[in-house]
Amino acid sequence: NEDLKGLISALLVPFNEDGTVNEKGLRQIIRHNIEKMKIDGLYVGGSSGENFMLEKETKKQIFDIAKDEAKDEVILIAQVGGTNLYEAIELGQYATELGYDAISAVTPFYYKFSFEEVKNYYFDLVEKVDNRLIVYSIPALTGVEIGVSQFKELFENEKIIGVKFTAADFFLLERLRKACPDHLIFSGFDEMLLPAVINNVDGAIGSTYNVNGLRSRKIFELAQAGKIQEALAVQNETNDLIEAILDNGLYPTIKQLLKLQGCNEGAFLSRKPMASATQEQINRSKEIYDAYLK
Ligand code: HMN
Repeated sequence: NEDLKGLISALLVPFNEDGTVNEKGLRQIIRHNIEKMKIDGLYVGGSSGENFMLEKETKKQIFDIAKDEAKDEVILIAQVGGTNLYEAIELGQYATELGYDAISAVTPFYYKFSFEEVKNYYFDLVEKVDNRLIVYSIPALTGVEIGVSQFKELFENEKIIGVKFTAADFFLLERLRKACPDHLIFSGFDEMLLPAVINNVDGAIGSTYNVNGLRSRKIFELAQAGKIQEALAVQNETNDLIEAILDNGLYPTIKQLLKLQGCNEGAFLSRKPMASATQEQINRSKEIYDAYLK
């Protein structure tokens, strides 16, 4: 599974006023990620893609566009999970046929599923989809916590090859790395990339790599080379940017920053019920761009 390692952007998706996908803008964002941010891969259909507000056909459309634009230039991972197992299977099969390198699925949320139920969801999914799967763990949004022994149980299925670990629990990350040296662990919080790399993660998947890919790569490379203080200096700069983005509204601000970086074809709105950038947020985005990305 070496081929899946690296710095992976969680793809942002621009929407039109009527909620449809702005295809031209999306293609620009994909090219921008590959050519300017030099990322190793794209995570398509994640939180950053506003995926949980979309209908199945729109999710498929986004998988189509990303594959058509990126071809085989970078790693492609399709996030197919949600609370509907049958839809996840269909989307997983769809992305696999398109040639996606792996699928990923969020832990089912909303209902308080037991670990047994979560495990059955993943096993049922990989039984029906001929691809590798990365568990998407994000307890702050799903409420689902998975411990080391439970990860080991999931990894007993040889098609479940790793986890996107979006949590600030570095004790758990350290324990998991030691317990599962042969499984892939992707860091999920961009602002904590350095401590994650020190804990020997195999890669990182995040939203801010869409606009801050080059700096983030430096953090990765410096940390892997043992140059921790230099890496920390770059993480400090990065976190000035990320803090400003979070204060101004995560996805609307990243979309505005993408526009300022040259992805400017058509509307860059959010999918309702998520709010799009207000004029004030647009103005602040310009200041953030000038301060940290120019
Ligand atoms: C995805 O599913 O699209 C992302 O990979 C999720 C990713 O972990 C991001 N988490 C959320 O948006 C909740 C982070 O990149 C995050 O946006 C960033 O670290 C700023 O907090």
